[in-house]
Amino acid sequence: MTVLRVVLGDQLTRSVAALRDVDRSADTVLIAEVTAEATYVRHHPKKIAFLFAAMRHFADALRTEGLAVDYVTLDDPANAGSLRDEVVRAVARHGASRVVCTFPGEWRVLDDMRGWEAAAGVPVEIREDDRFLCSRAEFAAWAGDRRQLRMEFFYREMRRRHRLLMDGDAPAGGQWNYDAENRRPPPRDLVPPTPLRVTPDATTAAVLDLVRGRFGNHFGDLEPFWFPVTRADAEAAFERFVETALPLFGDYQDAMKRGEPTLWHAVCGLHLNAGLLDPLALCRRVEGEWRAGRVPLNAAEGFIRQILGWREYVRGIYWLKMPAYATTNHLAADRPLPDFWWTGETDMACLAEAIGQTKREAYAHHIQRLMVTGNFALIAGLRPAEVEAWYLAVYADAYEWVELPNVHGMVLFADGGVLGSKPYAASGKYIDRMSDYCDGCRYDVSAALGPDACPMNALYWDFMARNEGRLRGNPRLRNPYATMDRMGPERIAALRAQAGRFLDTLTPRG
Ligand code: FAD
Ligand code: DLZ
Ligand code: SF4
Repeated sequence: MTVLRVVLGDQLTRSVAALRDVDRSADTVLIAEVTAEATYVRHHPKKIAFLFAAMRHFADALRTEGLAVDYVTLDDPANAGSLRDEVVRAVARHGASRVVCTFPGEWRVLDDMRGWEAAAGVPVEIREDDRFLCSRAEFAAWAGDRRQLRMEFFYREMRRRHRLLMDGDAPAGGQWNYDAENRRPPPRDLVPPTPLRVTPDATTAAVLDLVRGRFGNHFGDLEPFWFPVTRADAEAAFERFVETALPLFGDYQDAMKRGEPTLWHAVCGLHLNAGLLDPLALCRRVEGEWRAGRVPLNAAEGFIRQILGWREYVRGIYWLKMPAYATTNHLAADRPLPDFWWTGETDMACLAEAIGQTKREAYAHHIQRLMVTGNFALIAGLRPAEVEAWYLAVYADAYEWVELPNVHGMVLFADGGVLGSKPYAASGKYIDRMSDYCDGCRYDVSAALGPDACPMNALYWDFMARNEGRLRGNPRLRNPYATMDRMGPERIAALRAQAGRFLDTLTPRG
């Protein structure tokens, strides 16, 4: 009897749970391009193209291996438009006796998947997604009844469990975390390496035509399109990162530089999340470089912490806390997303750079997401749901399991401190220290009042004052509140008026 094996667009690996015991002589693999998944938020055209191209290449690889693949293209006239309807159609088409799929990356899809059995009229098995280094059950056990779920303690546990960067029972080098050595400002004279850029083959070119026609009106530039879309190319791109960028990854992890979107970052998030790269293999490869003496410990540890620590931790939080997690708004932020988030047209050079680059590349590195767009969203009090929908749409690596905890928790503090112990609010001073953006800005980063003052400065104090009732008791915010006390009420009132005048200039999308 035929078993229908469903593989979603972000599950593109031969070892995915749904394919594990596939019977070549009887089973069919279903992969479907569907409008509903491409439009539930208006994804960046580069993101849709990346995924469709990766899906088509993955289907070809399975066929080469001798598997029967039923690949439904978006422009197939019979395409029913949603994953559920495509599963129902495929069950009927193949006379499947049951369906096997893998746990998805979004609550919304899981909720839908739970209805597939009734819709298709055959049993549907949802297998655990074991591409992660910490299962949902293991994370729940770690969380137990801990009062605080801090990444640092989770990360140490993961280092021990996976024997990464360990010397016996102790962390390599004697310290668990070299974060303090990951904060150098951008170097003036050093030219960053470039990631591997792949020329689209015929399969990818056909996808680009399709996406141009169907989603060309979404935010973002489709071309030039250079993302690797196969496992082999993603691995080659990662090797290039290891050779050219990893040695300085640690030093410049938090740096930002005009016209340099990727600096010493790996640009591997889109491949990890879609299944083209394996997280443990990357961590082991990077540890190997350190053990061979080719990269310093602050680079290897800094990189491994992102994947073994942050990536697993945010997924754990997502599945532990959803669906209620998405609905909280601890700071009662209620300002609509300004129109310039969809155009990049603003005099604030830092935001123009981060948003402009996002529009061109469907990519921004962590500190741009956290401390430029993220910081602005936090201190301007933008509505969490609108900010989250933006981040989910615009980045090629965005899926809700990873986007939501980062935006809702880490950036907006909308979860009231489940993920981070304090909001990462900052004035313009942080951006000036970690980037060269302020040099080319029409605003003066050292001024807080007056027509040329950097808006981040007044917004920062407005944020602190507006949220005083909720935040003053936070021990990690003792210093800013002490500074505020020294400023006196008149200066605070002037800063708040300055912030108010700036906020009044923001227009939501019409
Ligand atoms: P590198 O800097 O080279 O890091 C290597 C890898 O570490 C990344 O590819 C990623 O897999 C992992 N990583 C690093 N930081 C995090 C983190 N905070 N959470 C989870 N994984 C991490 N990452 C996504 O994969 N998808 C998202 O939708 C996403 N949204 C974000 C939104 C905000 C507001 C913030 C602050 C961070 C977000 N991140 C997201 C995390 C991080 O910014 C990206 O993973 C990273 O910028 C991707 O670029 P890279 O591959 O060059 O990463
Ligand atoms: C993001 C995405 C897009 C744009 N298109 C598809 C698609 O056509 N078919 C598909 O199976 N998956 C797609 N995806 C990924 C799904 O939305 C993804 O599986 C969920 O976001 C859960 O992680
Ligand atoms: Fe951004 Fe202010 Fe610097 Fe301009 S001066 S780039 S607005 S931080």
